[in-house]
Amino acid sequence: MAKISAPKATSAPSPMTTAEAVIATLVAHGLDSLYALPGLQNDLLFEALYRFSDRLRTVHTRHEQGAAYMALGAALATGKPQAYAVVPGPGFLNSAAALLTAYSMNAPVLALIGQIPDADIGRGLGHLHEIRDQGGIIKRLVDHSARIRKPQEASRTTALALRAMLMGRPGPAALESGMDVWGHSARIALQGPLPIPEPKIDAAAIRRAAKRLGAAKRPMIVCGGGAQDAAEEVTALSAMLQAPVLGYRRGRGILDSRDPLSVTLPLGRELWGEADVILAVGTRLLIQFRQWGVDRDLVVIRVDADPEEHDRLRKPAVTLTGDAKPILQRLIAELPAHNAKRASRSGEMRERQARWRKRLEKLSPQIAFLEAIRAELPEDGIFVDEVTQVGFASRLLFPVYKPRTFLSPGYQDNLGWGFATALGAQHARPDVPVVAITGDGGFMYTANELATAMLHRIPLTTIVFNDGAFGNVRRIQQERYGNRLIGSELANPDFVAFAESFGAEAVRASTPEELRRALRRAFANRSGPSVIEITVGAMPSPWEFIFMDAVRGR
Ligand SMILES: Cc1ncc(C[n+]2csc(CCOP(=O)(O)OP(=O)(O)O)c2C)c(N)n1
Ligand SMILES: [Mg+2]
Repeated sequence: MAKISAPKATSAPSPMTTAEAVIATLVAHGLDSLYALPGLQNDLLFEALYRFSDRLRTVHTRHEQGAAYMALGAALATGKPQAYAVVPGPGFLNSAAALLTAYSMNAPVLALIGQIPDADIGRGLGHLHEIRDQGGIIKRLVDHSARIRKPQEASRTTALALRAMLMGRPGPAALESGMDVWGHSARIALQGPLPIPEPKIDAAAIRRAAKRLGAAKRPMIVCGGGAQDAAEEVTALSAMLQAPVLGYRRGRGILDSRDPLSVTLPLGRELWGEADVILAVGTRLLIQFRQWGVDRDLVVIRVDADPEEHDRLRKPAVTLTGDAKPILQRLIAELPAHNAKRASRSGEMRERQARWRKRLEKLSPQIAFLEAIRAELPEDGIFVDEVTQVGFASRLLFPVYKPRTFLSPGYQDNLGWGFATALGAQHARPDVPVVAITGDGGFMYTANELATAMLHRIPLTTIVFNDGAFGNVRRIQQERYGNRLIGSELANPDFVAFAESFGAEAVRASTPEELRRALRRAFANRSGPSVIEITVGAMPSPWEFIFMDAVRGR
């Protein structure tokens, strides 16, 4: 994650409300947008947002999950903190799936959550939107939360939350404020970005890691979301070690897919079976340890911002705690003294990639659409994955060239995240095209936000793969449960007419060639959203390439 390193800047005190102090602090930290849905408890917050509208854009949505997913998408696409604001109770709970996803993805999202009058919190009087122990519920969802009680503490409390979102393991934070407290005012000294202490890099551990890696016969690098800001370093280490780099979902795009050493599943599993030393960067290694297996012969070196992550599953040989980038830089400096002479593995890797590619051709309908998207999406364009057939295939097959250009939900894998998350990504990155792919099931979770895209002129392109079903569930019922179909067929609107009714550009495509043409038109339309509907049949199952059995420790 991008770190805020500016020293604390404190301006002369001037009278401000709590709400103004919070907003001014967001602005002082570089935020330029707030995704939000208004309501009584936040009226005074919106009053302040009105006053700050030249410095902070308020992007209001049609449902709180839309606001929170937009903040998440903006955070994932930029690597910078983003914020959303909602009313308490139902407003907060409506946003909770997105907040949970932000937690699972270590995404720096700040939730500003309204409250009933401060003095009545906890009394169970039945105020509008009151919810029992809202603060307690929030505490379970994020690592850092606080309730602002008076204007004098508003700015510093906000700055502390923003720092917590980037310090150590990044993640979301939440702030509550009573509806009356938003409006209380005082002379307030604004708090600028607080310094983020970097953990000292353990020089002895760097040397041990360099020795192990340098002597390895079959080193391999495994990247997760925590490596997103260390692409250059991972690329250099991969070349020095001739080590394949495995990235799946959140780890994709760290080593450019065009590099023959860049692998995903299922070739990654095969290589895991052969490896002698693993360098794991910002990844949980859950698939590797739990599905692919591990044994005494495998030396694991872990780089993670969160020291608790290192030995959750197994004690590694070497642990390095902190930001991946500076740690890998130190490793790059140390490695030449220990590194073996290595022949290029490019030829071998190209051959093995091609062999797996042939087997993956089973997923040909998915592949054909993904190839059409890749052919039209510029190198730095952003692809947003969903829990749908083409999405599952994209995690295995879509070539990704740069970090933060392949947004895939973390382990929540929550259906319906995609469209609104992509809207946030496109809002925060108006300079590149963003394409969301979604099933008919997933799209309808937040399709109402087409209205948001129209109002705020967000030029997102969305491809809806319509198979008239929760296709993934249907296929499982067909294959594993004797074709006893239940709860998996869908009645859909005409998606083209539906999108057009909002004023969006919409078109139907049926072949990959038609999709390419439609994408060209959609990417050229920068004034608002475009929707492309593709009617599809059942698609071949990807699961044999994703849930694979052990290759070690059997
Ligand atoms: C929040 C959430 N609810 C339910 C699921 C279970 N689920 C996984 S895939 C799926 C169906 C997806 O349907 P659709 O979006 O149409 O994609 P398709 O499989 O048809 O391509 C469901 C219900 C989930 N992953 N997340
Ligand atoms: Mg479907």
